Amino acid sequence: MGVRGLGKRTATAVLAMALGVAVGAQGRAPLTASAAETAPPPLIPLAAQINPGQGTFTLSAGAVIAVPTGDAQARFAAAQLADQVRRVRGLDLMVREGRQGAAITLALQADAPVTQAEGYTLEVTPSGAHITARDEAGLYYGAMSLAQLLTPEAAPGADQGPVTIAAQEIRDWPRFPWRGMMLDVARHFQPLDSVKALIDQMAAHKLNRLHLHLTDDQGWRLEIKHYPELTKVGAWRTPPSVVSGQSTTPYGGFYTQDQIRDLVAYAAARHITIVPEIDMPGHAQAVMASYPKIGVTGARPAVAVDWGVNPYLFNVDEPSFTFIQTVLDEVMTLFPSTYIHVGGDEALKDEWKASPKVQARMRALGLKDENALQTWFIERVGQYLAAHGRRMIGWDEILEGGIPPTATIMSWRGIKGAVDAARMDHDVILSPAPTLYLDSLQSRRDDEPAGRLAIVTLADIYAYDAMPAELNAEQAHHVLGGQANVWTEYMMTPWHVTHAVYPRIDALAEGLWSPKDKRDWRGFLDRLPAQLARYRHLGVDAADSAFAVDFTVEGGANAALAAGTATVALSNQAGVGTIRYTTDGSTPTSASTRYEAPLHLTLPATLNAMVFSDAGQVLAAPRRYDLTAEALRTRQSGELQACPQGEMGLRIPLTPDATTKGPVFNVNLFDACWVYPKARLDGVTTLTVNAARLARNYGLAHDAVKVRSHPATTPNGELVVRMDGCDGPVAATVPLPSPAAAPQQFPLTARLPATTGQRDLCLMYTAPIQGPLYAIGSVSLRAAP
Ligand code: TNX
Repeated sequence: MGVRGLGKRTATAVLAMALGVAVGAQGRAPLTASAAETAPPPLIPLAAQINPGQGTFTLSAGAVIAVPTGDAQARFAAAQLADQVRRVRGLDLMVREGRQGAAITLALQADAPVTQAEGYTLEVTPSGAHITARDEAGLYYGAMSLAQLLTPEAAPGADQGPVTIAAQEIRDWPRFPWRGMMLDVARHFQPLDSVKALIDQMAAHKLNRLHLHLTDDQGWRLEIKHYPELTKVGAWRTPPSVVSGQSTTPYGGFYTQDQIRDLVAYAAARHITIVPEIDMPGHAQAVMASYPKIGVTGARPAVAVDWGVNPYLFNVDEPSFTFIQTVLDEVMTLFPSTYIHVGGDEALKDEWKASPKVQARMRALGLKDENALQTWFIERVGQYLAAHGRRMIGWDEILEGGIPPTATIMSWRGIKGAVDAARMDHDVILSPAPTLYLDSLQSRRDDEPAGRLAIVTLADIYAYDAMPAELNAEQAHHVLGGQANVWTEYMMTPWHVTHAVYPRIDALAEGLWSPKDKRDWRGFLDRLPAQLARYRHLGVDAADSAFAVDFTVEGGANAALAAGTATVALSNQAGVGTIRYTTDGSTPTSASTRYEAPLHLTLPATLNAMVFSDAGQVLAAPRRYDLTAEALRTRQSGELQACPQGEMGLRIPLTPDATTKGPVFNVNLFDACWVYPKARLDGVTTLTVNAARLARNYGLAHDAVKVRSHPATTPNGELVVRMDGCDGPVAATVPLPSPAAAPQQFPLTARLPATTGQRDLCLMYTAPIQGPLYAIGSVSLRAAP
């Protein structure tokens, strides 16, 4: 007889009886034991093999974790396990050498059952938990898994104190050796504590490579003793001012060599290798701001304040290579990583094309074009690294002039670079945009902070497979693994990074560690609440974007406006949890009405809703939805459509280096033009735009020609409103205020001609495209009073 059809607790009781297990010998065990035996294994990433055992194991405060005498790394792993359990569950454990009286043991064992590198065995019996591995990383990951098993609860209250877990044997090892995250500390400097916090969580998720993007146009973040100007000058930029008289305090920061040594050791203790990236030959403007002679023209630019692609390149002469090699000498002393990343992305070749000296050198080397020159340049650096026992990694652009013989390729423009390189017998790492680009937004919600407008949901990352299907078994060996990249142009504060990384890191980790045939999205969602509870206890402010309530008015806002009533469906992106709501303006609680079916409401109405897990834990903070005529006629920035020209979609903040969360605006860098589709204009007399003036700080390189200019009739330009789309008749024109006189955010109100029906309103700014970038926070339509 199967136990499937029975209720959870009954099923467990049956199972326990059948196995002859005495459930409930200790304290509160009966309840927890049931939960322990039926709940999903609280592991993320899921383990390769889990074999159920007999009975349960209860751990209480004061229990001992034993490590072999003299094994400092095992001792550290044990201390980390104890630390997690204490911080998440409030249980104090003790770490000791020698096995006596131990509830938990950790030990390296030459003949441990799991033979794969970084693998481990974790055996839980009624008398204890025992971790064995053939290497220290495996032992550490065993400890991380046990820390998760010992913190299985999502329910507040039940997640504290002694814990009972099912007996089982776990055998586990990674699918890929390279399980990475890249953090861009150049665009926005990341304080050391934040980097360490990321390292902690990477380790807890069995990720093992932290790629630090240390240099870029907007900042050089690593102290180099031989070239002090790199951090004296290159680490600081002056943010563009969008309001005249606005203070322009330099923005920046860098890591001293002592700090880097400390960070590298911190990561190494957690079995994470820090892979440094020194970007070349492009993304080098901060270098040229510090040492202009290394550049092609010798001119000294300021450290860039423009995101995107800037023109400054390294020269290709000997002083340039002396500089690079001297920098790499210090980099190699600081970072023991075998792999050193040399960038190679987005190097606009204009400066090389325009320089007679560079051209002469190119011809003397017998190279056919600037792409071949880039390959030669990168390979020369690769040879230098190889001569020092290191290996070079570059972004996939370095393939453009032929593959540099010593290169490992990091593929970001899709996966073609990886496929091509693997077929040519080179190792590859997959980190394709937009899927593994965590600067992509994670939902279409209004409350999402700044980022790129591609939406990469938790489910998208979970579905990603780092092994390209095109490769045969032989070529597949070249796939080292995958990595998610946190580019920080629009992540001004550590909070933004946290929001972008968690919980998408959970989906990433499972994809890179767990066997492919264990992939199970629903199972992952079942295991996630326990992880969210861990985040809560550890003070990690994970995004609730996948769980937050979305409100959908059936038939759209116009139907509700016409009828004076609305049918509203509540849902969330991941389709999990219980939605509870109120209609009286109060904040919902776990006792509020449970959402079962679309709600029929008479306008005006207000809905407040939040989401709870099965365990009663808050999965998403409350969200509010107003059903008033005014709200139904208002569209937020993200609800407008970009005009149908070549799009470069971003969601950007008021100031590029803001230090707090603030308003954000969806823009298309190529055209300051939006459509409010199907505006219901019956009775409407005025349109009000919440306008904002932003810095136009984007290096668009050759794409600059795509920026559309609309003819203006006044010096500062206007907001022009057209009816029935962007080629329709002009319905209103409102001049923009002078940038010197108006605050950064200001309202623009236009009278609209009387009309009826639903019509597409096109809103465009005619401000000169050499000036500030104008954006729309929201548009509302009002009926005459
Ligand atoms: C492209 S990915 C870049 C970065 C940007 C990123 C923004 C890569 C190698 N280059 O310079 O930060 O897009 O998403």
